[in-house]
Formats: sequence, C-alpha cells, structure tokens
Amino acid sequence: PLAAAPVWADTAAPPAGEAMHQNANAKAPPMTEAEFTRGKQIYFERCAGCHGVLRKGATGKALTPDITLARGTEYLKTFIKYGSPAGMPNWGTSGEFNDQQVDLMARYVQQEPPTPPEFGMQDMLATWKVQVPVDKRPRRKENQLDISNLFSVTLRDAGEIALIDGHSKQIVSVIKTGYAVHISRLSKSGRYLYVIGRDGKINLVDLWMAKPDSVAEIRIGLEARSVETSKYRGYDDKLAVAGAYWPPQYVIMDGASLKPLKIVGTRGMTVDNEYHPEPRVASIVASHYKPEFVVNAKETGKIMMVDYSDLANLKTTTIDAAKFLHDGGFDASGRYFMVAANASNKVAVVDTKLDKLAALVDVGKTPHPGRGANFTDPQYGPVWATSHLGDDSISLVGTDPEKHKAQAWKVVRTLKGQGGGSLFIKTHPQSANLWVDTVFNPDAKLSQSVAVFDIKHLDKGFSMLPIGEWSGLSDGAKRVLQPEYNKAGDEVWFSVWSAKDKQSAIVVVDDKTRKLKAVIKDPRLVTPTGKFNVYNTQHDIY
Ligand code: DHE
Repeated sequence: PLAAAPVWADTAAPPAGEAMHQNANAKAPPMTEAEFTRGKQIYFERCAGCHGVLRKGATGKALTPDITLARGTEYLKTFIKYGSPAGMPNWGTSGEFNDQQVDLMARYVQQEPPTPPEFGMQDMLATWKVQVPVDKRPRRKENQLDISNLFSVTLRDAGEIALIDGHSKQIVSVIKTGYAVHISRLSKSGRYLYVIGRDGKINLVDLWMAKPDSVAEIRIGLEARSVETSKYRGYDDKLAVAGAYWPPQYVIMDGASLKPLKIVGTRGMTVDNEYHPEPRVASIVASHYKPEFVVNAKETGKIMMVDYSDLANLKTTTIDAAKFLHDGGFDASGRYFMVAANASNKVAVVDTKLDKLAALVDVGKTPHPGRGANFTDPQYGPVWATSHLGDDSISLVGTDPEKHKAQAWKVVRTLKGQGGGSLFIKTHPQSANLWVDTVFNPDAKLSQSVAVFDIKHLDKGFSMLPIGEWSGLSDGAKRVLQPEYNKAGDEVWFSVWSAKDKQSAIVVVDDKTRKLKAVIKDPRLVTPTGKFNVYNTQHDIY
C-alpha cells in the first residue's frame, strides 16, 4: 500500500537531519523544507485571499518580510492564534490551527514569498473536461425538482457543493467541485450552475439532469474567487467569465462547455498610477444594459466594463474607482453596481447604463457587503446597505438619483450593529427584516448569533437571534454566516459553520415571525458557508 503523506509538520517537531529551507534573508527564523512546503499550502488555503500571494496586502495587512521580521515570531503567533476585531480570524482559538500550525505560520510569513507560475491557454486546455457534451444533455428538465428554489450550498473544506431543495430541505445531490470551493452563480435561464473553487476550478452543473451533476470543468488559474455568466438579452447561457487571483487575469469561456476563448491579464497601473504586479480579480457581475461583464481588479482599483459581443476585437471601458475593490451587488433597479473598495473604506458606484463612475462613497471601516441589501428607507427612499469587517456600523447609501436626488450616493443613515467582523447583510423585496452577521467577530457570542433590524423602525436598534444555539450543535466554532432567502422571500437560511471535523448545520428562520423553522443536519454538510438560492441569484435579488 502507498504510505500516507507525512503530516508531522502539523503535529510535532521535525525529525533531526531534515533538509532546511534556504531563505534569501538570513534573519528569517529557521524552517525545514517540508515545513516551508506545508506553510505554503496553508498560506494558500487560509491567508493568500486577504494578504495576496506576493503578500502585498489588500483586505489584510501587507506581510512582506520587511514587516513580518520586525514583528517577530511571538507577536505573529499571538495575532494568528487570537485574531483581531478588525477582521483577522482567530485561527488558533477557533480550532482551525493547532499551536504547531500557528508557530509554523508565524515562521513561514517571515520567509520570502515564493512566486507561483503563470497559467495560460495551454495550461487551461490541459485541465478542460466536458463530461457530458451539449448534444448528450437533456432536452427538457428530467427531474421533478422546483429548481428555482434550490440552494447551492458551499461545503468549503469538503471541496463540494450540496444542492438542497428549498421546499423539503433535503439534500438532492452532493457534487465534487474545486478545492475550498467559494461561490455559485446561475446562467441567465437558471438551468446552469457555475461553481468556482479557490484552486481556480470551475464546475458547470446542469440542473435539468434527472440528478443534477457536473457536465464540464476547467481550471482557469491557480487561485480564484469569482465566476459569472452573460445576462444581456440575446446572450442567454452563451458565455461565462471567471476571475483569477493568481495569475492576475480573467477568462471568458463558452457558457455551455467552458471552453476558454479569451484570457486577459490585469497587471498594470493602480488608480494612483503606480505599477502593481498582482491586481487580483475580485467580484464580477454581468450588466443588464449592455453585453458587458463588470470586472473588478482589486489592487489597482480599476473597474473594467468588458464588452463580450466581439471577443476578437475586445472593447473595454476602464473606470478608475478606488483601490482594494472586493465584493458588491446591484441596486434594486439593476442599473447601478455598488462595490466595496474595502481597505479604502469606500463604496464605488458604477452606472452600467453610461459606463461611468457615478460616485465614490465614504462608508465605515472595511466594508464587506457580499452583494449588499436593497430596501426602502422610510425616510430616505431606496437604499443599498453594507456592513463592515472593521467596525460595528451599517451604512445605508441612497440609490435613487431621480426621485431622491439629494440622498443619492450619500450615506443617509448609519446603524449600529452588534460588532465588527461582519461579512454579509441581506433582505428581500418581500421582507421587512434586515439581517447582519458578525461571523469573524472574535467574541463567540457575537460570531454565533445574528442581528436583525426592522426596516420600518430602523431607529429602534436590532434584536439578536442566537442562531448557533438554535442549531442544537454541542461543540465547534458554530460561526453563523450569510443570510440567504428562499425564492418566496419568507424564509431566511443561515450557515452554522464549524471546523471540518465537527458537525455543522443550516438553520432556517421564518422571516415574518423570526422563529426557528428548521435545522438541516446531515453528515454530508461539512463546513457549509455560502448558500445561493437559484432564483434570487439568477435575478440579482437581494
Ligand atoms: Fe469570499 C464572495 C474573496 C474569504 C465566503 N469572496 C467573495 C467575492 C470575492 C471573495 C472576491 C465576490 C465574488 C463575486 O461576487 O464575483 N473571500 C474572498 C477573499 O479573498 C477572502 C477574504 C479570503 C480568502 O482566502 O478567500 C474570502 N469568503 C471568505 C471566507 O472565509 C468565507 C466567509 C467562507 C468561505 O466559504 O470560504 C467566504 N465569499 C464568501 C461567500 C461569497 C463570497 C459566501 C458570496 C456572497 C454572496 O452572497 O454573493
């Protein structure tokens, strides 16, 4: 039999005589080559997303050796173990890292960061597989499911998604996807589901199959976060696009087969006209006004309106916004795209009809909206809201330049939530509730609960619902995150997220009564995080 992979780097001191890692800077603390390899893997899985592959910083601080060597191993260990209220997760106390791994990572980030290889067309084609060719796929829906009310649930550390029926709350299918899988998006018709892993692997799932499954897959880079599909009239289900963190590039693909058609690099100048070697592609949305993808380059702060109607003569309008673009969503009209420039403490507003920056709005510290929440403020009219990773505030931005001109693109109201470390905020056109999680707050009481505001009485403050407790799980981190509505808008689903070796759950709350409606527990529900209701995701309803 094959020997198991060596795991000693996680659990014990390295054996004597192990080859040492040769670092460019002799001041870096010693590490063996095996420890360095393990550190590289953990860094990729847990740290690179915020701090960057080259560690130049974005959502998280820069971690280049000039900075980390000055901090020293003990300081770094404390920070990694306990986290910070500004958004650094408590990797040690949450149980994700043991003390040996904390020590390993404190030493790893003091070494020079290795530069990963590029990943071009030949590399992509070598990973591209069409499991079920288009002409072998169903001609009509072959299952009895109400696919518009399915939820695609990210099973982060299993590298899988679970499709859960919104009515019966039963798992319909568990599908293998990319590593540390991240988000799901829908094609315009709602038939095809696109899932992307942090390893840049995309799976295309056909929801019409008797048992929905992957029909094509490809890797578009070594590290990635975003995928989207063409939504403009006439381009239904035609194209897909995915953004990579490494190499910094985006890729336009055939929507039905994932065949890569066009790769565009994003390296270049920032909005301050300084060169950046790693402008990672963060969120991507599809315009409803033009055949365009809205591609956000994080480190340069540039928003690219990419016209997909002629890929051979690609036209792109580049909008200078603000550095550290990350996540966002449309306003209720679907015309304005609101995107957090997180470490700039701003939200950029893009007018997708005119392809222009409508405004840069100053909000709280490190905004993190997910796709944000749209509702009508009783006093100020239509607003889009974001919560923050870095403070306890919730900023409501006016979004109606026609009928509420004085309020448009201004923070009209700031609510006080239950703490920092918030990632997601949500409501639904049928709901009078605004839900705000505090998933990365280091205080377990806050990370295991959610705040809910009454939209009609925002000045009354929030109520706290102990979702973690309601899950009935006995131990684990039980982080509560990402409220997501069902299609009707009368139920809201929360993930209760514990480590891979602990039980997790999904808690369903009745939106009107705010009472517990159901708890979904299943041994297959390993580390559930994001949940994507087919109808709401397809139609940008949030
Ligand atoms: Fe996410 C969306 C990047 C950590 C859950 N995440 C996004 C988007 C980006 C992003 C760019 C927007 C995609 C789009 O709309 O096209 N996420 C990153 C990171 O760089 C970061 C900070 C660190 C990392 O190492 O990846 C990161 N994200 C996380 C998590 O730790 C979360 C909480 C759990 C998980 O599953 O890994 C997480 N991210 C999510 C979810 C969304 C998301 C659930 C989609 C929200 C939505 O409602 O659309």
